[in-house]
Amino acid sequence: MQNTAYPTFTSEFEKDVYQGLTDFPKHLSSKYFYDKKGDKLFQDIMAMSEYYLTDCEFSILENHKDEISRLFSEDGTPFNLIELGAGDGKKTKILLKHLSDNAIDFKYLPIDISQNALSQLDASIKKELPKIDIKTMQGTYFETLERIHELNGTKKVILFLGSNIGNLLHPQAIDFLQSVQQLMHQDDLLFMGFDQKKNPQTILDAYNDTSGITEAFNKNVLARINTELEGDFNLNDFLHWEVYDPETGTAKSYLVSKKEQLVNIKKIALKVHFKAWETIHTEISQKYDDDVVAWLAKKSGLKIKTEFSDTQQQYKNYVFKK
Ligand code: AVJ
Repeated sequence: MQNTAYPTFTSEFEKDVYQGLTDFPKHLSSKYFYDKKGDKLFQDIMAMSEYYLTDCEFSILENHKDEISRLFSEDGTPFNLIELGAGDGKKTKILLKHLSDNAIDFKYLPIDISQNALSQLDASIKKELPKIDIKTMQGTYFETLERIHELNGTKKVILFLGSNIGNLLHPQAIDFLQSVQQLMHQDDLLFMGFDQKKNPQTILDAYNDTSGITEAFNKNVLARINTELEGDFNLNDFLHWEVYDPETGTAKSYLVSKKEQLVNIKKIALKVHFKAWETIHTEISQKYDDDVVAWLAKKSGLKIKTEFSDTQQQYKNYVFKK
């Protein structure tokens, strides 16, 4: 229990910003990267040559779409294809098209924290794959798990692509996977992407591109505080800093204050003092190997049914069942 008296907050964002910037060391959650501008910046990241994750997963889905579709539909029962963190659905469309072309009976339920991303996805599916029955749901992973619970009855295939799990520390990931496991029935499947440990330089480059796209993405949380909470962050006074620890497999993103400064965030009545070179931790992007994934599965009561990899083993998709 803290006895600090917080002002009354009118949103989760206000509360999290207040708590994160009054904590030591300071932190802000990467879930706040994703507004309209952040969605676009993340699309730009996925298109960068340094960000190998997207190409790897794209090739896995393209090369194995037949086997994956069969795995999803082998018992012949209709299913709900639930996608957590669907984003622009670019990779998912490979599977959606293949399932649709093979007249497989399913309903597509994409979930994302960004309503903007969902609206665009909904429009593009209706245009490109009009036969697909789609229903979008907005929310965080944990919030939407509850709504998935209400879908009981129909078989579930849950997609969690892009190594999105990597934003969670292991204890949180286990917590999340346990919640998913509890929602699953015997025939349900969980199909997930896990970026693999590899040459540390390759990983560092993916999160530290020279064109500054990742920097702008990381700083978008400050831009959002400025516009949504009447903050006066000068984005140029902060440095994007990335570290990768090859022992733990954790890539961490920071914003580092280049000088001593005071930032005023009017809407939450907060003046934040930064010492020169003080940090705000913003994101983790965890990397995995087979042993860590097997450990996570065991801890969460899940079994690995099968796995798919790109030719260079840079990235893997695992299929879990209860
Ligand atoms: C969307 C969480 C998978 O961590 O690789 C990309 C987000 N951050 N570049 C990742 C991200 C910086 C991405 N995930």
